[in-house]
Amino acid sequence: MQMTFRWFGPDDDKITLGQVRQIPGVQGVVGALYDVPVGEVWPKAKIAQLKAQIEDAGMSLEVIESVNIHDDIKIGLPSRDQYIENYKETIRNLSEFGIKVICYNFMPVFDWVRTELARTLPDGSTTMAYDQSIVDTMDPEGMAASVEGDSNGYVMPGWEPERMKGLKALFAQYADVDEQKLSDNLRYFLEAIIPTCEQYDVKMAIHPDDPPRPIFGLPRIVKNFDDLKAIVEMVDSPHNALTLCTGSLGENPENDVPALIRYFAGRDRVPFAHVRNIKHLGNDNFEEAAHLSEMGSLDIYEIMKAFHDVGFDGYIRPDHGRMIWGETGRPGYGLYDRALGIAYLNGLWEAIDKGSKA
Ligand SMILES: [Mn+2]
Repeated sequence: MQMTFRWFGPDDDKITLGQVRQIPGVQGVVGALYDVPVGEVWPKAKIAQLKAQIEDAGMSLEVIESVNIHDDIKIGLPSRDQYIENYKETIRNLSEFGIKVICYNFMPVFDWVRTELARTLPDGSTTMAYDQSIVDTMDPEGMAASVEGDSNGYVMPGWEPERMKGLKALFAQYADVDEQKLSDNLRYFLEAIIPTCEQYDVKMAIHPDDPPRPIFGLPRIVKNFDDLKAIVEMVDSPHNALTLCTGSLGENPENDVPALIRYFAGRDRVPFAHVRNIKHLGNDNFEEAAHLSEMGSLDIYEIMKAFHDVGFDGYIRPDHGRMIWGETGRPGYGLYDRALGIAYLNGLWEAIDKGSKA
């Protein structure tokens, strides 16, 4: 297990690499280029610069989150072939700088959805929350405005204002894309790029849908065991893999997260994991909780034990955290609570590891 921390770059993250370096056990940074438009090739010079920044701070850059997929690929337009060629070139460029894993998602239009970015918890901390009844009554434009107004001036991944301006047109393009068609388009994409991934030893790791259910009538195909199994079987290669996000999958109480880990990580299909806790509130509602098991609905001990039992040697990061101790910043991505999460995950891992050898 290699512990990592997501960082949004020097211009868009108030957390410094020097601070990240002081969290015990962090070996690597999960990074991305945020100024390359979706669909364009990532230039080598910019990748080199990012890698140098992180290595100068004493850490490594081996996981990219994310290289986003152009909507034309998800919709299945004829223009997808050029975007796929660009994606392959980005894979080759990243491999030259030692990148081992690319996290991506295949969610139409929206990356992830929350109805509140700063709900106050009884202890005074704030967290992100999801209320299905609000989503059921809101249209997508209203949701975009709500997220933008609530994000402390940060651009939330997947919710770029430029992109949101074209929302109506984008929805029209997805009008005849159902789950079957979206799956076919994912298969087309994977069949095209996995040979390149194998040649350059870069693993593609799809992130589950968040939340793991259809929203605004858009199809979702990365929600549960059956979906994950269908995806890894689309191209049977360890380079066609998963980002096992315990929070996204755990948002559906019917998903047995430790069992998913045992099945897919046990078959070498999980090079990267996001570990966070969530609290089920009934009626498909949830809020994000501190990592400690008793603060939420997921058993983080059982989750880490599942990873340990199958000999997980991939990358792991605390996913979102609450805002605590007066910190302000990008919702979900403060320093303090994520650092606490890392300390807790490291503690569980050490105890499980030593216990297994006693
Ligand atoms: Mn995640």
